[in-house]
Amino acid sequence: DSISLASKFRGCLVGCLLGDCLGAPYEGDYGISKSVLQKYFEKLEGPYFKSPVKQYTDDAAMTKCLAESLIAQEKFDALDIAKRFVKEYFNNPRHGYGQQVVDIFHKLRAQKFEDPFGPAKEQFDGSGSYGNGGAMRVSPLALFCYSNYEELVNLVRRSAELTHTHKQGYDGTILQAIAVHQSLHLDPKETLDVHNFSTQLIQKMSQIEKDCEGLGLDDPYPYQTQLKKMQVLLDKKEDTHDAEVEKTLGTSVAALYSVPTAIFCFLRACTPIPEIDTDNPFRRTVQYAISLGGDTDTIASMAGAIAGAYYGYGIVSENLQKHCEATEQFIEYADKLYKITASK
Ligand code: 8NA
Ligand code: MG
Ligand code: MG
Ligand code: MG
Repeated sequence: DSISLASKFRGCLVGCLLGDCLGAPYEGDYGISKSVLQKYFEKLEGPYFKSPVKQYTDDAAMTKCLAESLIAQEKFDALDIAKRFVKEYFNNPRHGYGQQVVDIFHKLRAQKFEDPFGPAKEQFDGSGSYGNGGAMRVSPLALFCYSNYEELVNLVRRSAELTHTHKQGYDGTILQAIAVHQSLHLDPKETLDVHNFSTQLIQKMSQIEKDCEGLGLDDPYPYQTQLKKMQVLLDKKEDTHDAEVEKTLGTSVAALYSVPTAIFCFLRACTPIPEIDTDNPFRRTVQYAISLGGDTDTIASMAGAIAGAYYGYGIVSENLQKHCEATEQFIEYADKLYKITASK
């Protein structure tokens, strides 16, 4: 029988959480040893042992705010989300937030949330942030809009614009949400058509990126460009070296150089990868994402959300879950979002 949608909702949010918690210790590292990472995962996945939980960072903290808002309001409420971001930040400021996004929280609070979208527009001398902070937290909204693609695109863009008003910032958020959405709608019992998955993303991004035509930009279609490069890497007969992935797709905090990378990790990890010894394609996705280095927690979190939405909760190792902070809470969010979505 097929994997239930409720299980896919859980897989998505637990995948998002585990990627963040497991990737955070390596954030900003380069040349992470494959064998060290293999031992790290084997130990955590193996017989349970008591140890302090791996703590989540800004990625899961902001995801939590979005989930809690959607559950409490049963609709998209930008002001409520902004208030929750600020409250969460001032309660736990040491969660590894992006350097500039913190300014927004201070301004929102100082201006008493007069315009929740206002402060984000002033970032980077008015050009807005192109960081991956919108994309890293978007999973709950992708679940909430499971059955309405138009609504998904519109609400996801607005959710991003609370902090990310640069086109690459909110388009990257839309791309991540679309990837989760596609995963939710596929049956993992059937072989994943990797080429079709990426072709569908390119087609959808051609609609999203349409409005930059004729503006005289160097590349008006940056996400389509990166997704096409991703397809070339996926189509290659021989294995792609990590250095080439990093050079071509990137592992930085910019949405353009991390969201396509996360999607690549999910698609590449459907089949075995050298030096990643596991039969579990969910774990392979997360382990591979971390092994690429750079913004490990965020890329692993985004890749984990896409993979979890595809494979469902049952594939996620119980012991890995036990080593991560707030797993029970994320399962509860998924179940509540499922109830709301199913009754819409
Ligand atoms: P953000 O909006 O502060 O953007 C992140 C960074 O991207 C900024 O600090 C800038 O360096 C750069 N940036 C974004 N837009 C522009 C622009 N228009 N012009 C010039 N530079 C720009 O925060 P965010 O929420 O997007 O950040 C998310 C990331 O930060 C996640 O990876 C998260 O985990 C966190 N983080 C990452 C690292 C890391 O080393 N990779 C470290 C700490 C925190
Ligand atoms: Mg993190
Ligand atoms: Mg982080
Ligand atoms: Mg990060």
